[in-house]
Order: sequence, then C-alpha cells, then structure tokens
Amino acid sequence: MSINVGTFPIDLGAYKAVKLDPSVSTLTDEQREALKFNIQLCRDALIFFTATGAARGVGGHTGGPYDTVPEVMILDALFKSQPDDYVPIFFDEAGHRVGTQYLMATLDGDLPAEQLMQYRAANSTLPGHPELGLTPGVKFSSGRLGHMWPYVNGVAIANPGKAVFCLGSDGAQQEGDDAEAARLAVGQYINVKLLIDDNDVTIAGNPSEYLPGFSVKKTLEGHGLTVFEGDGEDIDSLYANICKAINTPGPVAVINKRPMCPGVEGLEGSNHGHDVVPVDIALKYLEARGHSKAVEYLKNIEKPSNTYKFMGASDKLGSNRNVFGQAVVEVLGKMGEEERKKSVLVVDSDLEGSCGLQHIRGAHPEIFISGGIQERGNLSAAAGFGMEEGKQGIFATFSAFLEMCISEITMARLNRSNLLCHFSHAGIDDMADNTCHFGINNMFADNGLDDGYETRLFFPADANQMTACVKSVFNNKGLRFIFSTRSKVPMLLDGDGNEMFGGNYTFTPGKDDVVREGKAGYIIAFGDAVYRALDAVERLKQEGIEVGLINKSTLNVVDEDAIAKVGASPFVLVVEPFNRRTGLGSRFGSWLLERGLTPKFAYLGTHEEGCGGLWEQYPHQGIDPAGIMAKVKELTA
Ligand SMILES: Cc1ncc(C[n+]2csc(CCOP(=O)(O)OP(=O)(O)O)c2C)c(N)n1
Repeated sequence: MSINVGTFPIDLGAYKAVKLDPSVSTLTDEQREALKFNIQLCRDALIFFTATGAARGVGGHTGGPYDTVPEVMILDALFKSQPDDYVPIFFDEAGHRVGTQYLMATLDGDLPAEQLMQYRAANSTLPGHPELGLTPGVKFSSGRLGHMWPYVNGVAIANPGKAVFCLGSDGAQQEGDDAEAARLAVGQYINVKLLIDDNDVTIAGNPSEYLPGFSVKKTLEGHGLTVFEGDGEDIDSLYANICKAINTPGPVAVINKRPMCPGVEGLEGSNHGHDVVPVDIALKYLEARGHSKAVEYLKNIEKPSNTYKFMGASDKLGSNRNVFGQAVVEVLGKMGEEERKKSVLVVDSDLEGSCGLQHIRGAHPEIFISGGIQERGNLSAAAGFGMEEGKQGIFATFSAFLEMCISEITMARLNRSNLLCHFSHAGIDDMADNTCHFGINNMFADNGLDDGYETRLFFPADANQMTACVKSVFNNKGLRFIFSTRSKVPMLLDGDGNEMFGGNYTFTPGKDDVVREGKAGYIIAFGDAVYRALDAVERLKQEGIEVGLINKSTLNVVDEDAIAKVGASPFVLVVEPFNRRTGLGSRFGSWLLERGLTPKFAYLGTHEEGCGGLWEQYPHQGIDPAGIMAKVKELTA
C-alpha cells in the first residue's frame, strides 16, 4: 500500500524499504544508512504529531514511542523481508507508546498521515492507547502495563513456526503478570521475543532509585530466559542482538539500554520525557531539524476549551484528585511524628503526581513508599500495614486498575484491614486515554458478603465534600474507597447560590444529600455527574419541569430516608459515569423494588467505547445535560 501523505508536513513518503536477513547479523553500509534515515524520519514525525496533543491540551506520550523507534524500524524491515517467519504485529506492553502504532499504520497505508495531526483529539479515532477495531491499521488493544506479554504468549502458541515480538519496558516489567508470563514462556518453550526499552524512567521517577536491586536482566534470567543486553542507540549491536534472539529458539529478551528521549534537548534522560513533549521543546527540536512547515502548523494550533456554562455550580474549580492528598496531609498534620510513623503507611504505584499522593510525600516522606508499578502487591502491602487496630494503610492509583486488585481487596477484607484507597480518574471525564483507562467498574470494590467486614465506597461531588469526606472517614475501620476524577469539578451551589458543602459542613457516611427538591421525579447522581445533572435540573426548571436531585456520595449504602422520598415520586433516573452494567443504576432499581417502591425507573451510564478527547466523552455517552434532559422528558411524557 502507498503512504497517504496529504498535508502532513514531514515527508513520510521518503521512508525507505530495507531488506534484512537475520541469518546475517551485520549490517551493510547501505542497510545501516537506510535504517538510520528511517529512525530519524520517524522520530521527527513522532515529536511533531504527539506535540499536536500538547498544543490542543489533550496530553499524550512522546518519549516511549520515540525511544523504541530503532527496534521498530528493524522489526518493520524484518516483517517485510520474511513475512512468513513472523506475526507482523508490533505488540506493545506499554499502550502509552501508541504513537508507534499510529505511525506504522500510516507507513503501511492504512491511516492517512494527515490524521496523525489529530492525535488524541475527540472523535479522531486516535485515542491515547491502541484499540483494536477503532483505528484503521491498529492490530491489538493495550494500555495496562504487564497485560500484553502474557497475551502474546498465547498468540505465539497459536502461530507455530513463527516468532512473535513484544515490545516491553522497564515499567511494564515491574508488573507481576510479566513474571508469570516469563515462567510460562520458559516452561512451554514459547517462541516469543521481548524487546525491552530499559531507559530507567517511568512516570514518577527512576526505577533504579525507587526499586534499588531490581534488574530487568537478572529478573528475566532468573525465570530462565535467554537475555541479550546492549545499547539501544547502537544500531549495529541492536540489530545483532535481535538476530541472535531470532536465531535462538524459544523465549528470548533483548534489553535495550538508552536514556529517555536521546537527542531531544531538554528531555534527554528526564522522566518528563515520558509525557507528551512540551510545545516549546518540540518547536526547538523541529526548527533545528529544518521542519519549518511542522513548526508553522504547531504554532497555529488553537487549544479548544469547553465554553458551556453550568448552572447551579461555581466558576471556582477544585482538583479532587489533589484535594484528596491535601486533606490527608491536614489529618496527618494533627498527629505527632512518632504516632504518624507508627500508624500510617502510604504506598504509591508510580502515579503519585496524578493521584495527589505527592502532597503526602512532600509533607511526610517518612510514611511514604514509592512502590513501583505493581498495584496488586502494593495494595496488599498497604492493607497488611492496616491489619492491626489503630493503623491505616493508604493506597492510590487510577480507577481503571481497581479491576486488577479485586482479589487483593477480598483478602484485605477477609483480614479485616484498615485500608483507605483513593482511586482517581474514575469514570470517563477528560479521558483522552480512552476505553482502557475508563474507571467504570468501581462498584467491583463492593464485593463482600452482607455480613462481611465494613466496606464503603465514596465519590464526593466537589472539593469541599472531598475534604470533608477524607476527614470524616480517615480514622474509621474497614475498607474505604474514595473516588475522584481526572478533571476538575466546580463547587455545588444551593438554591441561594451558596456553596453546598462549604462552611461548617460535615460529611456523614451513608447519608445522601438532597441537592434540589422536586415534584416531577428525582435524579440520583454522584461525583462529577452531579454538577452536570444539576445544570439539567436548573434548565428543566426554567421549562416548568421541577425535578429533584440527590447526590449519592456513599455509593454502596442505602439511605432509607432518601430512597423513601425518591421512591414516592413519579420517576427515578440514575445518572452516572460508571458502567451501565455494573454501576449504581444496576442496583438502584432492586433497592426500590425491595422496598415496594415503584416509580418509573431509568439509568444512564457509560455504555460504549470512548470517543477520545476530554469533556467530549460525556455527550458521547449521552450523560451530559442535554442527554439527561432528553431522558427526563421521556420519563415525564
Ligand atoms: C497496570 C498499569 N499501571 C499503571 C499504569 C500507568 N502508567 C502508564 S505508563 C507508566 C510508566 C511506564 O514506564 P515505562 O513503561 O518504562 O515507559 P516509559 O516511561 O519509558 O515511556 C505508568 C505507571 C498503566 N498504564 N498500567
């Protein structure tokens, strides 16, 4: 297929076809020059199109895909030289390196180059992680570290006689699943070849510092793999190692050492290189490389913003994922240092900056552990610390990864742990990362029996309520899960325009808040769905439809007063960013029926693959004010 270059300002049509034969492990001058040319071309393209994500404010990841270009170029040449010998897919454990997949889809003629300039934009079909079936040319789904090698083992078993490659990373290798995959690969002599980018960088820092003693090479050798290690930036040794891997039957890992973002001034060796390249650094890079059209394009991108004005909510915004950490710091500040050390342990999984834990590390490093990218083990460590009365384990990560920890949560419950978990990035708002990073199955955390140890799920609606919630439940026993969004949220206002949860408000677990009274029926919402539902309620009121609104900030406990009130009204509509199959709506109808309450009932939630972008995810799922108003009108017709 030919490359559809369109208006893409870097000439991807110049990409060179390179013939390689792995039985010859040295490169000719011509092959070396062609590979180096392709590497530079693709690195320039990646810097440019990922920077469009930075310019649009949708974020993204540059360093990971940029780093692994040399091995991807060699693989592409091999796949095309001996198509029968490989499964020609660039399987990647690190879904954030999706730029690679989009670029290769373009070079294969499946994706117009022009589209790359819409990286992570809403409705561009180029979300932050690869999704099979969504993007032309993308051949697998990924995004959760440590989830791909185990899967690729099966792909390799299904393709006897072929080698299957999996791009790995020193981040993904920290996940326990990869240890299991390694043992299976060795035990079953699976013909899988790992190409591991060992740049000693993850999001929150350097593995060599936060997990001293961890060596990717020794770990894999310990599992019985054959390992070749080399400098990923030395194309001759990289190629020779890949040839050795192909010529050695069974599982082999090639570990490629390199600094993060080699050759990018301002990012080389820095863990900031993990994220999207900042526009100023990209401009400097592209200018130095003579890509003036790309520079012009980047300079002219305007950052879109959501100009919708929500009624019933303040202009002031709070970042609840940070407020969680700040509120914990407030509580910890009231303890003496000895007491704090004795009674609290905070365990991070490489996301301290995203989940608000960095506030705790900053204020009280003595109780903070950087636990690496191993959520299951870290949650258990926090739970184990909180086994004794008077002790609290604190754990946080993205809500998407709650699903990974269900078994550990069950064991924490059976061991009667005092465990306070913060799962940020709940729901779908602002999730350009898309479906794999949606935190929509959070009710799975409420999986104990009726007579089990206390488990509470909380999703505060604004920053005032988050602070009050943390203070209220911090010292409680049992498992407590607090959710927040990636996006900021406004403060809820009462009917008089005052902050609902300001002043002396105190949070009572299990109690629902009546945000607005109504005669026509009630909406039940929580988290960031509340201010959107409130806007719908205010607008419906202007149309003469008086709908009430309940903020159900404790998700898994029935408030008998509130349910009696809404159950006696003409309709109940649950609106949530959680999965329609597993969310609050899937339970609320049963709770009503159990009490003999039979209002009309409906529930809106996340029900389809995401659209990428930020706030656009809400209207895409039909749970924005317009979607809510339409549903209310259906129920009141
Ligand atoms: C299971 C899981 N936990 C956490 C994350 C969040 N996360 C995304 S990338 C990343 C760090 C990745 O480091 P590495 O794979 O070495 O990539 P690099 O920084 O070199 O790009 C983390 C913690 C994730 N995607 N999946």
